[in-house]
Amino acid sequence: MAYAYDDQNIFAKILRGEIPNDTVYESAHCLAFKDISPQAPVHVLVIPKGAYVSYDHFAAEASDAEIADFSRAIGEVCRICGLNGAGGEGGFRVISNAGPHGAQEVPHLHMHVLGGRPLGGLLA
Ligand code: IU
Repeated sequence: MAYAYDDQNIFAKILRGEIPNDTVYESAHCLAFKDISPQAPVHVLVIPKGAYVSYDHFAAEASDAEIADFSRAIGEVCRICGLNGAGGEGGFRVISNAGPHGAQEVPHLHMHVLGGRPLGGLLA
């Protein structure tokens, strides 16, 4: 299937430096920045620098290097933000919305990294 990418979306503009962002971490293939409307004490968006709409698009077309870098970037954001999923307390959530059913607002793949408070049930 062909994936259509709109290069005028807000995250594409952030990646081009046309709009400022509050960067938390940057790597060869990824940028992580604070969500402009945080839903938790830690709310960071991790995005690939490549033009991917959604996770299925990314998984289908990204290189192994991009996929590995994206996964590592999420872990780096957790480390930088003091989120520990294996420490017996605390924890976090990583989630990516896709398409209308996923209530995706920005059509550039992003992982929300949320933490710093109890987040409740996933569908709460
Ligand atoms: P969604 O998964 O596409 O629904 O989430 C988009 C997120 O992008 C949402 O949490 C917004 O607050 C966030 N965001 C942002 O951080 N900066 C922006 O300029 C815009 C949206 I527009």
